[in-house]
Amino acid sequence: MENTQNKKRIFSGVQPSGNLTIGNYLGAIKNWTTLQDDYECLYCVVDQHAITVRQTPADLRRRTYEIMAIYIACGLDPEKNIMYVQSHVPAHTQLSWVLNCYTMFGELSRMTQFKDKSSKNADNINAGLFTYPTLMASDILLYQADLVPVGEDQRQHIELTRDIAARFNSVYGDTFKIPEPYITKGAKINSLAEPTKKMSKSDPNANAYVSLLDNKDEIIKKFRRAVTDSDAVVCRAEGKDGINNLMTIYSCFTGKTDEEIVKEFEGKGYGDFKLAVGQVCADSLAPIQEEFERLMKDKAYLEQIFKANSEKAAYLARKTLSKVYRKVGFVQI
Ligand code: ATP
Ligand code: LTN
Repeated sequence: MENTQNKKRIFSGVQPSGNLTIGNYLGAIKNWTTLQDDYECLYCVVDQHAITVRQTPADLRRRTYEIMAIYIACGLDPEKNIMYVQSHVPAHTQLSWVLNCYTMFGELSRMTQFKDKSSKNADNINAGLFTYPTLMASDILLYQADLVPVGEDQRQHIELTRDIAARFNSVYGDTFKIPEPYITKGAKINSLAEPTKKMSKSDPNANAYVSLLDNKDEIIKKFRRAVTDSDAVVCRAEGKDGINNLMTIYSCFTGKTDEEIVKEFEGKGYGDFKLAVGQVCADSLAPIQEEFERLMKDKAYLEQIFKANSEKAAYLARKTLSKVYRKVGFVQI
């Protein structure tokens, strides 16, 4: 498939490592749906990244289907976008070996995600966890992506991707497009229990996050319990981390500005605000959940997407990989 329309290209991915949260949705997937008409987009389920942390095989397999179903249920069109599974396109790991040889130990040691995940998984600090960013760089560079829409936590990985690409280009001449991060206002949704920390799908406290598959009662309950402050005015201010986070969530779901939100809740307490956030969140997720349930009953349809789209991705990937192999001096047969 040629990029005949000369559209800019986008690449992004989600790991099938847990139930997706509204952080993944507002920070990444929701924005992808607004880009699909104007860009040529590749959206990957990065299963090879997920095994850098120990996974139960049956769960990993189920979640890979689930993420594809969520992509579609959130409004991504599998005819318009190349939506596929990372392990179905071997060029990702083939390129990542080469890029490992152009990435420094010191660079990988500075990655905050590596530091975070190694402290959380102290008994399994494996080499894959360490070289995770070079596989991510390969995902992006393989497709000569212009833009990478991600949450704020991934900015450092994209900076590293740019450095690796520039280093390779400076040795071998123009090979890789230097990608830009695309980071929007929902880029950092924080935990409902500890609002200074990122909401994470792997948080052991289920009250810290809202899963895309939580039902209405659970969602309302989780927002009701959300940690706030002892003040009672709904407004964005320093130190009001809990309320600031709820305002970001409310704004992402409703499109309202901070001023509009402040006005709406003038004279009302946190209880009313939390209920409103819970309600709008549950109402926005309901149609996604319904479509998700329907898709999960049709595995054959999802498998057909896996197959057709991985072939399209592999076609694009092969071009960059053979260019790289030629440049580094591998014999072509
Ligand atoms: P984990 O929490 O298990 O480490 P994760 O949710 O951070 O996983 P991914 O599933 O790979 O990791 O993330 C997919 C996308 O969602 C990425 O673009 C990431 O930046 C974004 N994202 C993840 N958490 C948040 C959040 N709390 N707020 C905004 N964006 C987020
Ligand atoms: N590292 C990302 C997931 C990811 C990704 C990518 C995102 C893997 N490869 C390529 C954008 C582009 C994460 O943990 N959120």
